[in-house]
Amino acid sequence: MTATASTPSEHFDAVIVGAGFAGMYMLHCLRKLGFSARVLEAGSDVGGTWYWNRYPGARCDIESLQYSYSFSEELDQEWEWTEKYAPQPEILAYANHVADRFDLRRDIRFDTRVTTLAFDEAAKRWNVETDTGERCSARFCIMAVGCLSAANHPRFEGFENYRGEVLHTGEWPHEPVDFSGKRVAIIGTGSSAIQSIPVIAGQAAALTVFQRTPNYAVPAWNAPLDPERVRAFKADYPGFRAKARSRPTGFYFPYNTRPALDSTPEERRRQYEESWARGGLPFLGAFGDLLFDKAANDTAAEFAREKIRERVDDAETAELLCPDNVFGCKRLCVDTGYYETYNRDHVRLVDVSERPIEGFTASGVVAHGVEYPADTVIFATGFAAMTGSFDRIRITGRNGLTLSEKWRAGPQNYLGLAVAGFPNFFTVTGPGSPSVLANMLPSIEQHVDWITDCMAHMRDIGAQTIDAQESHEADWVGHVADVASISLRSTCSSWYVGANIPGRPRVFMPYIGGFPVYVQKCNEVMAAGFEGFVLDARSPEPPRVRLTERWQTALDPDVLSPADIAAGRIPIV
Ligand code: N01
Repeated sequence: MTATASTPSEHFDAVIVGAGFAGMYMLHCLRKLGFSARVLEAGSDVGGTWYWNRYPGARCDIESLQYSYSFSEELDQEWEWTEKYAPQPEILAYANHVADRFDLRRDIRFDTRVTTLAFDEAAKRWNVETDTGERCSARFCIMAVGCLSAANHPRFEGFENYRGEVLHTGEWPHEPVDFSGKRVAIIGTGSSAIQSIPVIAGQAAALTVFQRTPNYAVPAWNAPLDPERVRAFKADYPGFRAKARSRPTGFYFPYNTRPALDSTPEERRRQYEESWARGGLPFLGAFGDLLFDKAANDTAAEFAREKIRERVDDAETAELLCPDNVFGCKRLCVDTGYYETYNRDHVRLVDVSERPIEGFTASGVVAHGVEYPADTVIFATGFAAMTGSFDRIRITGRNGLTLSEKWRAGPQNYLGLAVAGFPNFFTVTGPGSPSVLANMLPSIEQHVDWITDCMAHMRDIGAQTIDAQESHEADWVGHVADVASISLRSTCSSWYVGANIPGRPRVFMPYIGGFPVYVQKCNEVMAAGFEGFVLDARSPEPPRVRLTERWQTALDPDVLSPADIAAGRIPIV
Protein backbone atom coordinates (compact mmCIF):
# COMPACT_ATOMS: atom_id res chain seq x y z
CA MET A 1 0.00 0.00 0.00
CA THR A 2 1.36 3.43 -0.88
CA ALA A 3 0.39 5.79 1.87
CA THR A 4 0.98 9.00 -0.05
CA ALA A 5 0.32 10.00 -3.64
CA SER A 6 3.35 12.31 -3.84
CA THR A 7 6.47 11.38 -5.78
CA PRO A 8 9.68 11.80 -3.84
CA SER A 9 12.50 13.30 -5.84
CA GLU A 10 15.40 12.27 -3.60
CA HIS A 11 16.12 9.03 -1.74
CA PHE A 12 18.21 8.56 1.38
CA ASP A 13 19.07 5.89 3.87
CA ALA A 14 17.69 8.15 6.57
CA VAL A 15 15.71 11.31 7.01
CA ILE A 16 16.33 13.09 10.29
CA VAL A 17 13.71 15.55 11.51
CA GLY A 18 15.32 18.38 13.47
CA ALA A 19 18.80 19.95 13.58
CA GLY A 20 19.19 20.42 17.31
CA PHE A 21 21.83 18.54 19.27
CA ALA A 22 20.11 15.22 18.48
CA GLY A 23 19.75 15.75 14.73
CA MET A 24 23.28 17.05 14.35
CA TYR A 25 24.89 14.14 16.14
CA MET A 26 22.65 11.65 14.31
CA LEU A 27 23.83 13.02 10.98
CA HIS A 28 27.45 12.87 12.07
CA CYS A 29 27.18 9.21 13.15
CA LEU A 30 25.29 8.04 10.06
CA ARG A 31 27.82 9.68 7.78
CA LYS A 32 30.67 8.04 9.68
CA LEU A 33 29.16 4.62 8.94
CA GLY A 34 28.56 5.46 5.30
CA PHE A 35 24.79 6.05 5.37
CA SER A 36 23.23 8.82 3.31
CA ALA A 37 21.08 11.19 5.33
CA ARG A 38 19.12 14.41 4.98
CA VAL A 39 18.20 16.58 7.95
CA LEU A 40 15.05 18.69 7.68
CA GLU A 41 14.81 21.64 10.05
CA ALA A 42 12.02 24.20 10.49
CA GLY A 43 14.40 26.86 11.82
CA SER A 44 16.89 28.82 9.77
CA ASP A 45 19.89 27.38 11.54
CA VAL A 46 21.08 24.64 13.89
CA GLY A 47 20.52 24.55 17.66
CA GLY A 48 16.94 23.35 18.21
CA THR A 49 15.80 24.43 21.68
CA TRP A 50 18.70 26.86 21.87
CA TYR A 51 17.81 28.34 18.50
CA TRP A 52 14.21 29.11 19.54
CA ASN A 53 14.49 29.92 23.26
CA ARG A 54 16.48 33.12 23.05
CA TYR A 55 14.50 35.13 25.60
CA PRO A 56 16.46 37.44 27.93
CA GLY A 57 18.15 35.47 30.71
CA ALA A 58 17.90 32.07 28.98
CA ARG A 59 20.60 29.72 30.15
CA CYS A 60 21.05 26.06 30.91
CA ASP A 61 20.35 24.64 34.38
CA ILE A 62 23.04 21.97 34.06
CA GLU A 63 26.60 23.17 34.40
CA SER A 64 28.21 23.92 31.06
CA LEU A 65 31.18 21.56 31.53
CA GLN A 66 28.70 18.68 31.64
CA TYR A 67 26.09 19.97 29.18
CA SER A 68 28.07 19.25 26.03
CA TYR A 69 28.78 16.42 23.60
CA SER A 70 31.19 13.74 24.75
CA PHE A 71 31.84 11.97 21.44
CA SER A 72 34.92 13.96 20.50
CA GLU A 73 37.82 14.43 22.90
CA GLU A 74 39.21 17.15 20.56
CA LEU A 75 35.92 19.05 20.75
CA ASP A 76 35.95 18.78 24.54
CA GLN A 77 39.47 20.14 24.67
CA GLU A 78 39.10 23.00 22.20
CA TRP A 79 35.77 24.46 23.33
CA GLU A 80 35.92 27.04 26.14
CA TRP A 81 32.84 27.61 28.30
CA THR A 82 32.94 30.92 30.13
CA GLU A 83 30.33 30.54 32.89
CA LYS A 84 29.17 27.90 35.35
CA TYR A 85 25.78 27.84 33.59
CA ALA A 86 26.14 28.71 29.91
CA PRO A 87 23.92 31.50 28.55
CA GLN A 88 21.81 30.69 25.50
CA PRO A 89 24.03 32.64 23.01
CA GLU A 90 27.06 30.60 24.10
CA ILE A 91 25.24 27.27 23.76
CA LEU A 92 24.02 28.33 20.32
CA ALA A 93 27.58 29.34 19.38
CA TYR A 94 28.70 25.85 20.49
CA ALA A 95 26.04 24.24 18.27
CA ASN A 96 27.23 26.35 15.36
CA HIS A 97 30.84 25.46 16.08
CA VAL A 98 29.94 21.74 16.01
CA ALA A 99 28.03 22.19 12.73
CA ASP A 100 31.04 23.89 11.14
CA ARG A 101 33.71 21.66 12.63
CA PHE A 102 32.01 18.47 11.43
CA ASP A 103 30.80 20.05 8.18
CA LEU A 104 27.17 19.21 8.91
CA ARG A 105 25.29 21.99 7.12
CA ARG A 106 25.62 20.56 3.62
CA ASP A 107 23.13 17.81 4.50
CA ILE A 108 20.68 20.02 6.38
CA ARG A 109 17.72 21.78 4.73
CA PHE A 110 16.77 24.77 6.85
CA ASP A 111 13.44 26.63 6.81
CA THR A 112 11.82 23.33 5.98
CA ARG A 113 9.08 21.96 8.22
CA VAL A 114 8.11 18.31 7.80
CA THR A 115 4.35 18.02 7.39
CA THR A 116 3.80 14.35 6.51
CA LEU A 117 5.62 11.10 7.12
CA ALA A 118 4.06 7.99 5.62
CA PHE A 119 5.36 4.44 5.60
CA ASP A 120 5.07 2.74 2.23
CA GLU A 121 4.66 -0.95 3.02
CA ALA A 122 5.48 -2.16 -0.50
CA ALA A 123 8.68 -0.16 -0.86
CA LYS A 124 9.52 -0.47 2.87
CA ARG A 125 10.37 3.20 2.89
CA TRP A 126 9.17 6.41 4.47
CA ASN A 127 7.79 9.12 2.20
CA VAL A 128 8.39 12.62 3.48
CA GLU A 129 6.56 15.83 2.63
CA THR A 130 7.47 19.33 3.75
CA ASP A 131 5.94 22.81 3.75
CA THR A 132 8.39 23.91 1.05
CA GLY A 133 7.11 21.25 -1.33
CA GLU A 134 10.33 19.28 -1.03
CA ARG A 135 9.65 15.53 -1.02
CA CYS A 136 11.96 12.66 -0.43
CA SER A 137 11.98 9.06 0.68
CA ALA A 138 14.13 7.23 3.18
CA ARG A 139 14.56 3.73 4.55
CA PHE A 140 14.68 5.14 8.09
CA CYS A 141 12.96 8.06 9.70
CA ILE A 142 14.61 9.48 12.80
CA MET A 143 12.71 11.95 14.91
CA ALA A 144 15.10 14.39 16.56
CA VAL A 145 12.30 16.86 17.27
CA GLY A 146 13.09 17.76 20.88
CA CYS A 147 11.09 17.25 24.06
CA LEU A 148 10.14 20.88 24.66
CA SER A 149 9.69 22.33 21.18
CA ALA A 150 5.98 22.77 20.48
CA ALA A 151 5.08 26.06 22.17
CA ASN A 152 1.87 26.16 24.21
CA HIS A 153 -0.38 29.05 23.19
CA PRO A 154 -3.35 29.03 25.58
CA ARG A 155 -6.47 30.68 24.19
CA PHE A 156 -7.86 33.76 25.90
CA GLU A 157 -11.15 35.53 25.34
CA GLY A 158 -10.71 38.65 23.17
CA PHE A 159 -7.08 37.89 22.34
CA GLU A 160 -7.73 38.79 18.69
CA ASN A 161 -8.59 42.36 19.76
CA TYR A 162 -5.28 42.96 21.48
CA ARG A 163 -3.22 45.56 19.59
CA GLY A 164 0.09 45.34 21.47
CA GLU A 165 3.13 43.20 20.82
CA VAL A 166 2.88 39.46 21.61
CA LEU A 167 5.90 37.27 22.30
CA HIS A 168 6.41 33.66 23.41
CA THR A 169 9.57 32.70 25.31
CA GLY A 170 9.88 29.54 23.22
CA GLU A 171 9.58 31.40 19.91
CA TRP A 172 11.56 34.50 20.71
CA PRO A 173 12.41 36.92 17.86
CA HIS A 174 15.93 36.95 16.49
CA GLU A 175 16.27 40.70 16.55
CA PRO A 176 16.83 42.31 19.98
CA VAL A 177 13.65 43.28 21.84
CA ASP A 178 13.87 46.58 23.68
CA PHE A 179 11.51 46.89 26.64
CA SER A 180 12.68 50.37 27.66
CA GLY A 181 9.74 52.56 28.64
CA LYS A 182 7.26 49.75 27.99
CA ARG A 183 4.55 48.24 30.15
CA VAL A 184 5.08 44.51 29.95
CA ALA A 185 2.80 41.67 31.06
CA ILE A 186 4.08 38.13 31.40
CA ILE A 187 1.85 35.07 31.71
CA GLY A 188 3.39 32.10 33.52
CA THR A 189 5.93 31.50 36.27
CA GLY A 190 7.84 28.40 35.08
CA SER A 191 11.59 28.20 34.34
CA SER A 192 11.40 30.49 31.31
CA ALA A 193 9.54 33.20 33.23
CA ILE A 194 11.75 32.85 36.30
CA GLN A 195 14.85 33.36 34.17
CA SER A 196 13.49 36.22 32.08
CA ILE A 197 11.53 38.25 34.66
CA PRO A 198 14.56 39.75 36.48
CA VAL A 199 16.16 40.77 33.16
CA ILE A 200 12.97 42.22 31.66
CA ALA A 201 12.23 44.06 34.90
CA GLY A 202 15.63 45.71 34.51
CA GLN A 203 14.42 47.36 31.29
CA ALA A 204 10.65 47.74 31.39
CA ALA A 205 8.78 50.74 32.80
CA ALA A 206 6.29 48.37 34.44
CA LEU A 207 6.07 44.61 34.67
CA THR A 208 2.95 42.65 35.62
CA VAL A 209 3.35 38.91 36.24
CA PHE A 210 0.28 36.66 36.03
CA GLN A 211 0.88 33.62 38.22
CA ARG A 212 -1.37 30.56 38.19
CA THR A 213 0.93 28.27 40.20
CA PRO A 214 4.01 29.41 42.11
CA ASN A 215 7.18 27.42 41.57
CA TYR A 216 10.14 26.58 43.75
CA ALA A 217 13.42 28.11 42.61
CA VAL A 218 16.91 27.60 44.01
CA PRO A 219 19.59 30.20 43.29
CA ALA A 220 21.99 29.41 40.45
CA TRP A 221 24.92 31.33 41.95
CA ASN A 222 26.11 31.60 38.38
CA ALA A 223 29.64 32.95 37.96
CA PRO A 224 32.55 32.93 35.53
CA LEU A 225 34.08 29.46 35.41
CA ASP A 226 37.01 28.88 37.69
CA PRO A 227 40.03 28.18 35.41
CA GLU A 228 41.26 25.56 37.91
CA ARG A 229 37.98 23.65 37.63
CA VAL A 230 38.17 23.80 33.84
CA ARG A 231 41.75 22.52 33.94
CA ALA A 232 40.74 19.64 36.23
CA PHE A 233 37.87 18.66 33.91
CA LYS A 234 39.97 18.85 30.80
CA ALA A 235 42.78 16.83 32.38
CA ASP A 236 40.39 13.89 32.61
CA TYR A 237 37.25 14.66 30.63
CA PRO A 238 36.55 10.98 29.80
CA GLY A 239 36.83 10.14 33.50
CA PHE A 240 34.32 12.87 34.45
CA ARG A 241 31.97 11.75 31.70
CA ALA A 242 32.09 8.15 32.88
CA LYS A 243 31.34 9.24 36.44
CA ALA A 244 28.42 11.34 35.24
CA ARG A 245 26.97 8.50 33.16
CA SER A 246 26.92 6.22 36.15
CA ARG A 247 24.56 8.66 37.91
CA PRO A 248 20.74 8.44 37.57
CA THR A 249 20.69 11.97 36.14
CA GLY A 250 23.56 11.56 33.70
CA PHE A 251 25.36 14.47 35.34
CA TYR A 252 27.54 14.58 38.39
CA PHE A 253 27.04 16.48 41.65
CA PRO A 254 27.41 15.65 45.35
CA TYR A 255 24.53 13.42 46.43
CA ASN A 256 23.63 12.57 50.00
CA THR A 257 21.74 9.29 50.16
CA ARG A 258 20.76 9.68 53.83
CA PRO A 259 17.00 10.01 54.50
CA ALA A 260 16.00 13.52 55.62
CA LEU A 261 14.06 12.34 58.65
CA ASP A 262 17.02 10.35 59.98
CA SER A 263 18.69 13.66 60.79
CA THR A 264 17.94 16.04 63.65
CA PRO A 265 16.31 19.35 62.67
CA GLU A 266 19.68 21.07 63.22
CA GLU A 267 21.54 18.58 61.01
CA ARG A 268 18.86 18.93 58.37
CA ARG A 269 19.08 22.69 58.34
CA ARG A 270 22.87 22.51 58.06
CA GLN A 271 22.55 20.17 55.10
CA TYR A 272 19.90 22.33 53.41
CA GLU A 273 21.99 25.48 53.91
CA GLU A 274 25.00 23.72 52.42
CA SER A 275 23.00 22.51 49.42
CA TRP A 276 21.42 25.94 49.03
CA ALA A 277 24.87 27.51 48.97
CA ARG A 278 25.80 25.07 46.17
CA GLY A 279 22.59 26.07 44.35
CA GLY A 280 20.62 24.81 41.36
CA LEU A 281 19.15 21.36 40.66
CA PRO A 282 21.68 19.58 42.94
CA PHE A 283 19.69 20.98 45.88
CA LEU A 284 17.42 17.97 45.37
CA GLY A 285 20.39 15.80 46.30
CA ALA A 286 20.40 17.20 49.85
CA PHE A 287 18.77 13.96 51.05
CA GLY A 288 18.09 10.64 49.42
CA ASP A 289 14.33 10.44 49.97
CA LEU A 290 13.06 13.90 49.04
CA LEU A 291 11.12 12.58 46.05
CA PHE A 292 9.85 9.42 47.75
CA ASP A 293 8.73 10.41 51.22
CA LYS A 294 6.21 13.23 51.56
CA ALA A 295 7.21 13.98 55.16
CA ALA A 296 10.85 14.30 54.08
CA ASN A 297 9.79 16.45 51.15
CA ASP A 298 7.81 18.73 53.45
CA THR A 299 11.02 19.67 55.28
CA ALA A 300 12.66 20.78 52.00
CA ALA A 301 9.50 22.61 50.92
CA GLU A 302 9.31 24.53 54.19
CA PHE A 303 13.01 25.42 53.97
CA ALA A 304 12.48 26.78 50.43
CA ARG A 305 9.41 28.77 51.52
CA GLU A 306 11.43 30.31 54.36
CA LYS A 307 13.98 31.43 51.80
CA ILE A 308 11.24 33.07 49.71
CA ARG A 309 9.93 34.92 52.77
CA GLU A 310 13.47 36.13 53.50
CA ARG A 311 13.94 37.38 49.95
CA VAL A 312 10.61 39.13 49.36
CA ASP A 313 9.88 42.29 51.40
CA ASP A 314 6.11 42.41 51.08
CA ALA A 315 4.61 39.62 53.21
CA GLU A 316 1.49 39.23 51.07
CA THR A 317 3.49 38.93 47.84
CA ALA A 318 5.87 36.48 49.54
CA GLU A 319 2.95 34.24 50.53
CA LEU A 320 1.60 34.30 46.96
CA LEU A 321 5.04 33.23 45.72
CA CYS A 322 5.23 30.30 48.17
CA PRO A 323 4.25 27.01 46.52
CA ASP A 324 2.36 24.49 48.61
CA ASN A 325 2.86 21.48 46.37
CA VAL A 326 5.56 18.81 46.55
CA PHE A 327 9.04 20.32 46.38
CA GLY A 328 10.68 19.38 43.07
CA CYS A 329 7.54 17.73 41.73
CA LYS A 330 7.42 20.16 38.86
CA ARG A 331 10.84 20.74 37.33
CA LEU A 332 12.80 22.68 39.94
CA CYS A 333 13.64 26.18 38.71
CA VAL A 334 17.05 27.76 39.00
CA ASP A 335 17.02 31.51 39.50
CA THR A 336 19.15 34.62 39.55
CA GLY A 337 17.45 37.38 41.52
CA TYR A 338 13.92 36.16 40.73
CA TYR A 339 12.24 36.68 44.10
CA GLU A 340 14.05 39.97 44.78
CA THR A 341 12.56 41.33 41.55
CA TYR A 342 9.22 41.60 43.36
CA ASN A 343 10.80 44.13 45.73
CA ARG A 344 10.99 46.60 42.85
CA ASP A 345 8.24 49.24 42.78
CA HIS A 346 7.38 48.76 39.12
CA VAL A 347 6.88 44.98 39.37
CA ARG A 348 3.60 43.47 40.53
CA LEU A 349 2.30 39.96 40.90
CA VAL A 350 -1.28 39.08 39.98
CA ASP A 351 -2.56 35.81 41.39
CA VAL A 352 -4.76 33.97 38.88
CA SER A 353 -4.82 30.66 40.72
CA GLU A 354 -8.43 30.82 41.89
CA ARG A 355 -9.86 32.95 39.11
CA PRO A 356 -8.16 32.54 35.72
CA ILE A 357 -7.22 35.40 33.41
CA GLU A 358 -10.54 36.66 32.03
CA GLY A 359 -9.23 37.75 28.67
CA PHE A 360 -7.67 40.50 26.62
CA THR A 361 -8.79 43.98 25.60
CA ALA A 362 -7.23 46.03 22.80
CA SER A 363 -4.69 47.37 25.27
CA GLY A 364 -4.10 44.80 27.96
CA VAL A 365 -4.95 41.74 30.04
CA VAL A 366 -8.01 41.46 32.29
CA ALA A 367 -8.02 39.57 35.58
CA HIS A 368 -10.43 39.88 38.53
CA GLY A 369 -12.36 42.48 36.54
CA VAL A 370 -9.31 44.79 36.33
CA GLU A 371 -7.57 45.70 33.08
CA TYR A 372 -3.77 45.61 33.30
CA PRO A 373 -2.53 47.76 30.41
CA ALA A 374 0.38 46.26 28.49
CA ASP A 375 2.38 47.35 25.44
CA THR A 376 3.84 43.85 25.26
CA VAL A 377 2.42 40.55 26.49
CA ILE A 378 4.87 37.67 26.90
CA PHE A 379 3.57 34.13 26.95
CA ALA A 380 5.92 32.14 29.17
CA THR A 381 3.39 29.35 28.99
CA GLY A 382 5.67 26.46 28.16
CA PHE A 383 5.25 23.59 25.74
CA ALA A 384 3.16 20.64 24.71
CA ALA A 385 5.97 18.53 26.14
CA MET A 386 7.35 15.24 24.80
CA THR A 387 4.66 14.54 22.19
CA GLY A 388 3.75 18.04 20.91
CA SER A 389 6.32 18.01 18.12
CA PHE A 390 4.96 14.67 16.88
CA ASP A 391 1.39 15.98 16.90
CA ARG A 392 2.33 18.71 14.41
CA ILE A 393 3.26 16.13 11.74
CA ARG A 394 0.85 13.67 10.14
CA ILE A 395 2.69 10.39 10.76
CA THR A 396 1.20 7.22 9.28
CA GLY A 397 2.64 3.79 9.95
CA ARG A 398 1.47 0.32 8.93
CA ASN A 399 -2.17 -0.27 7.92
CA GLY A 400 -2.93 3.45 7.83
CA LEU A 401 -2.52 3.86 11.59
CA THR A 402 -1.57 7.43 12.51
CA LEU A 403 0.69 8.18 15.45
CA SER A 404 -1.81 10.63 16.92
CA GLU A 405 -4.45 7.85 16.98
CA LYS A 406 -2.00 5.42 18.50
CA TRP A 407 -0.97 7.95 21.18
CA ARG A 408 -4.49 9.20 21.92
CA ALA A 409 -4.45 7.72 25.45
CA GLY A 410 -0.77 8.55 25.97
CA PRO A 411 2.48 7.76 24.17
CA GLN A 412 3.08 4.05 23.49
CA ASN A 413 6.77 3.61 22.83
CA TYR A 414 9.23 0.74 23.28
CA LEU A 415 12.24 1.99 25.27
CA GLY A 416 11.40 5.54 24.22
CA LEU A 417 13.12 4.60 20.97
CA ALA A 418 10.58 2.94 18.69
CA VAL A 419 6.83 2.62 18.15
CA ALA A 420 5.15 -0.68 17.23
CA GLY A 421 3.47 -0.42 13.84
CA PHE A 422 5.90 2.27 12.70
CA PRO A 423 8.85 0.31 11.24
CA ASN A 424 12.28 1.91 10.87
CA PHE A 425 11.02 4.90 12.84
CA PHE A 426 13.14 6.01 15.77
CA THR A 427 12.47 8.66 18.42
CA VAL A 428 15.57 10.25 19.92
CA THR A 429 14.84 10.97 23.61
CA GLY A 430 11.24 9.95 22.99
CA PRO A 431 8.60 9.49 25.69
CA GLY A 432 9.47 6.44 27.77
CA SER A 433 13.19 7.28 27.93
CA PRO A 434 15.06 9.27 30.63
CA SER A 435 15.31 12.34 28.34
CA VAL A 436 14.20 15.41 30.32
CA LEU A 437 14.93 13.71 33.66
CA ALA A 438 18.56 13.29 32.74
CA ASN A 439 21.25 15.42 31.18
CA MET A 440 19.93 15.81 27.62
CA LEU A 441 23.32 15.57 25.94
CA PRO A 442 24.30 12.06 27.08
CA SER A 443 20.64 11.00 26.68
CA ILE A 444 20.82 12.09 23.05
CA GLU A 445 24.22 10.54 22.40
CA GLN A 446 23.27 7.19 23.88
CA HIS A 447 20.12 7.01 21.73
CA VAL A 448 21.90 8.08 18.58
CA ASP A 449 24.70 5.55 19.12
CA TRP A 450 22.13 2.80 19.72
CA ILE A 451 20.12 3.71 16.61
CA THR A 452 23.27 3.89 14.46
CA ASP A 453 24.43 0.48 15.68
CA CYS A 454 20.97 -0.90 14.98
CA MET A 455 21.01 0.41 11.41
CA ALA A 456 24.54 -0.92 10.84
CA HIS A 457 23.49 -4.32 12.16
CA MET A 458 20.53 -4.38 9.78
CA ARG A 459 22.86 -3.59 6.91
CA ASP A 460 25.24 -6.35 8.09
CA ILE A 461 22.51 -8.99 8.01
CA GLY A 462 20.45 -7.67 5.09
CA ALA A 463 17.37 -6.74 7.12
CA GLN A 464 15.14 -4.08 5.63
CA THR A 465 12.73 -3.42 8.46
CA ILE A 466 12.71 -3.40 12.22
CA ASP A 467 9.49 -2.95 14.18
CA ALA A 468 8.82 -3.04 17.92
CA GLN A 469 6.55 -5.84 19.14
CA GLU A 470 3.34 -4.65 20.71
CA SER A 471 3.70 -6.95 23.71
CA HIS A 472 7.17 -5.60 24.56
CA GLU A 473 6.00 -2.07 23.98
CA ALA A 474 3.07 -2.60 26.36
CA ASP A 475 5.38 -4.10 28.99
CA TRP A 476 7.74 -1.14 28.71
CA VAL A 477 4.91 1.41 28.94
CA GLY A 478 3.68 -0.45 32.04
CA HIS A 479 7.16 -0.43 33.56
CA VAL A 480 7.56 3.32 32.90
CA ALA A 481 4.25 3.94 34.71
CA ASP A 482 5.12 1.60 37.61
CA VAL A 483 8.45 3.28 38.28
CA ALA A 484 6.85 6.73 38.02
CA SER A 485 4.18 5.84 40.57
CA ILE A 486 6.89 5.27 43.21
CA SER A 487 8.11 8.86 42.88
CA LEU A 488 6.28 11.85 44.36
CA ARG A 489 6.99 13.46 41.01
CA SER A 490 4.00 11.73 39.47
CA THR A 491 1.62 13.35 41.96
CA CYS A 492 1.32 16.93 40.72
CA SER A 493 -0.06 18.59 37.60
CA SER A 494 3.10 19.20 35.60
CA TRP A 495 4.10 19.02 31.97
CA TYR A 496 5.76 15.66 32.80
CA VAL A 497 2.22 14.26 32.93
CA GLY A 498 0.79 16.48 30.19
CA ALA A 499 -1.39 18.32 32.72
CA ASN A 500 -0.39 21.77 31.46
CA ILE A 501 -2.41 21.30 28.25
CA PRO A 502 -6.19 20.93 28.58
CA GLY A 503 -7.51 17.64 27.21
CA ARG A 504 -4.22 15.73 27.22
CA PRO A 505 -4.23 12.28 28.82
CA ARG A 506 -2.51 12.21 32.18
CA VAL A 507 0.50 9.93 31.69
CA PHE A 508 3.96 10.32 33.23
CA MET A 509 5.97 10.47 30.01
CA PRO A 510 9.71 10.34 30.76
CA TYR A 511 11.37 7.25 32.27
CA ILE A 512 12.24 7.95 35.90
CA GLY A 513 14.17 4.72 36.53
CA GLY A 514 17.53 6.45 36.08
CA PHE A 515 19.95 6.84 33.21
CA PRO A 516 22.39 3.95 33.85
CA VAL A 517 19.60 1.46 34.60
CA TYR A 518 17.95 2.47 31.35
CA VAL A 519 21.20 2.26 29.37
CA GLN A 520 21.79 -1.26 30.66
CA LYS A 521 18.34 -2.25 29.44
CA CYS A 522 19.07 -0.84 25.96
CA ASN A 523 22.39 -2.71 25.89
CA GLU A 524 20.72 -5.96 26.89
CA VAL A 525 18.06 -5.57 24.21
CA MET A 526 20.76 -5.07 21.60
CA ALA A 527 22.97 -7.91 22.87
CA ALA A 528 20.00 -10.26 22.63
CA GLY A 529 19.69 -9.47 18.91
CA PHE A 530 17.18 -6.64 19.41
CA GLU A 531 14.87 -8.42 21.77
CA GLY A 532 11.31 -7.18 21.51
CA PHE A 533 11.74 -6.15 17.89
CA VAL A 534 10.74 -7.95 14.72
CA LEU A 535 13.42 -7.82 12.02
CA ASP A 536 12.72 -9.19 8.57
CA ALA A 537 16.10 -10.95 8.66
CA ARG A 538 17.84 -12.45 11.66
CA SER A 539 21.38 -13.51 12.39
CA PRO A 540 22.57 -16.14 14.85
CA GLU A 541 25.52 -13.82 15.55
CA PRO A 542 25.00 -11.12 18.17
CA PRO A 543 24.97 -7.59 16.74
CA ARG A 544 28.35 -5.96 16.41
CA VAL A 545 28.72 -3.25 19.02
CA ARG A 546 30.21 -0.21 17.34
CA LEU A 547 29.27 3.19 18.78
CA THR A 548 27.45 1.78 21.81
CA GLU A 549 30.74 0.42 23.10
CA ARG A 550 31.17 3.53 25.25
CA TRP A 551 27.80 3.03 26.95
CA GLN A 552 28.79 0.01 29.00
CA THR A 553 28.08 2.24 31.98
CA ALA A 554 28.57 1.11 35.53
CA LEU A 555 26.11 2.09 38.25
CA ASP A 556 27.54 4.46 40.83
CA PRO A 557 27.50 2.40 44.06
CA ASP A 558 27.66 5.62 46.11
CA VAL A 559 24.13 6.58 45.09
CA LEU A 560 22.51 3.44 43.65
CA SER A 561 22.13 0.29 45.70
CA PRO A 562 20.71 -2.90 44.18
CA ALA A 563 17.87 -2.66 46.73
CA ASP A 564 16.97 0.86 45.57
CA ILE A 565 17.00 -0.28 41.96
CA ALA A 566 14.80 -3.28 42.75
CA ALA A 567 12.38 -0.99 44.60
CA GLY A 568 12.45 1.62 41.83
CA ARG A 569 13.64 4.26 44.32
CA ILE A 570 16.09 5.95 42.00
CA PRO A 571 17.43 9.25 43.31
CA ILE A 572 16.78 11.51 40.34
CA VAL A 573 16.55 15.32 40.40
O1 N01 B 1 7.14 26.27 30.87
P1 N01 B 1 6.33 25.70 32.14
P2 N01 B 1 8.60 26.89 30.78
N1 N01 B 1 -3.02 30.97 32.39
O2 N01 B 1 5.33 24.76 31.58
C1 N01 B 1 1.62 29.00 33.07
C2 N01 B 1 12.73 23.67 30.46
N2 N01 B 1 13.42 24.93 30.59
O3 N01 B 1 8.83 27.34 29.39
O4 N01 B 1 1.94 25.85 36.39
C3 N01 B 1 -2.06 31.28 33.26
O5 N01 B 1 7.25 25.21 33.18
C4 N01 B 1 1.86 27.75 33.87
O6 N01 B 1 1.00 27.70 34.99
P3 N01 B 1 0.67 26.25 35.68
C5 N01 B 1 12.51 23.13 31.85
O7 N01 B 1 12.56 21.74 31.82
C6 N01 B 1 14.66 24.88 31.10
O8 N01 B 1 8.84 27.88 31.86
O9 N01 B 1 0.32 25.32 34.56
N3 N01 B 1 -0.88 30.68 33.32
C7 N01 B 1 3.33 27.91 34.21
O10 N01 B 1 3.52 28.80 35.27
C8 N01 B 1 11.12 23.64 32.13
O11 N01 B 1 10.44 22.93 33.14
C9 N01 B 1 15.32 26.02 31.32
O12 N01 B 1 -0.45 26.55 36.59
C10 N01 B 1 -0.64 29.71 32.44
C11 N01 B 1 3.88 28.55 32.94
O13 N01 B 1 2.77 29.11 32.25
C12 N01 B 1 10.49 23.51 30.77
O14 N01 B 1 11.49 23.90 29.87
C13 N01 B 1 14.77 27.25 31.02
C14 N01 B 1 -1.59 29.32 31.46
C15 N01 B 1 4.53 27.54 32.04
O15 N01 B 1 5.63 26.99 32.70
C16 N01 B 1 9.28 24.38 30.54
O16 N01 B 1 9.53 25.67 31.11
C17 N01 B 1 13.50 27.28 30.49
C18 N01 B 1 -2.82 30.00 31.47
N4 N01 B 1 -3.79 29.69 30.60
C19 N01 B 1 12.83 26.11 30.28
N5 N01 B 1 -1.06 28.33 30.71
C20 N01 B 1 16.66 25.91 31.91
O17 N01 B 1 17.50 25.16 31.46
C21 N01 B 1 0.17 28.10 31.21
N6 N01 B 1 0.42 28.92 32.24
C22 N01 B 1 16.95 26.70 33.07
